[in-house]
Amino acid sequence: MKAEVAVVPAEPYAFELMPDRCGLLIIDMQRDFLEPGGFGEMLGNDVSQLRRTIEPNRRLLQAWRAAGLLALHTREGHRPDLTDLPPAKKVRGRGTTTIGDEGPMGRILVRGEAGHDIIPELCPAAGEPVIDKPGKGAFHATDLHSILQHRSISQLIVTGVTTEVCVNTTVREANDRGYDCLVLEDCVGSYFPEFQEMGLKMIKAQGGIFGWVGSSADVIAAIGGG
Ligand code: TIU
Repeated sequence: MKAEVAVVPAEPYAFELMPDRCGLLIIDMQRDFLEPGGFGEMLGNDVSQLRRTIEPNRRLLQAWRAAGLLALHTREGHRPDLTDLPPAKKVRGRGTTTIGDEGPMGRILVRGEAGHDIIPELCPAAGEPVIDKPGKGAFHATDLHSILQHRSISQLIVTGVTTEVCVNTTVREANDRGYDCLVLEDCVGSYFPEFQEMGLKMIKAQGGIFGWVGSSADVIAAIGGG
């Protein structure tokens, strides 16, 4: 059976959304990255650059769920014993407080700690897979690809943080695995405005070398929400 197609305005050209074949992948909307007083802010980052994505993501997720479609969530983090933490990642940045150390919301980027969890506004619902990933990309060392294949998913709408780090890495990994990715400008954020702009340009350049860039309002309209 041919899947139904809804045309979503996007760059570099319209995205042919097949809702039943598409997963909404929300990247790393974790308290330590987004909340005032978290690890991200402790490092001197401006969390307001990320917090502007919360409301658009909340509205999109609500419409996506109302349409009965598959949403998935990722979290960057490590086992409490840190056996999955590459030594290079542990020491990178030469910070005094690094991954696994006690931070403002529990041990930094450790599974089970408060700061590692997803912000309450976007709390995963029962039945929505949560992918715990040790790297920046959501496919590296996770079962995401298997989960998507079992549900015949071939497209991803990608949102979350941060645009040039975990979102870009994940889109590149997905693209190499054969997924079409639509990244939503208003639902992805970077601590650095110039990386937000360039991170999106890199995705849609050269005829959509890694994917498409669109907006949440157009996706919500395409799935009959709003
Ligand atoms: N989720 C994600 O992008 N993790 C990061 O490490 N982001 C930074 O910007 N550091």
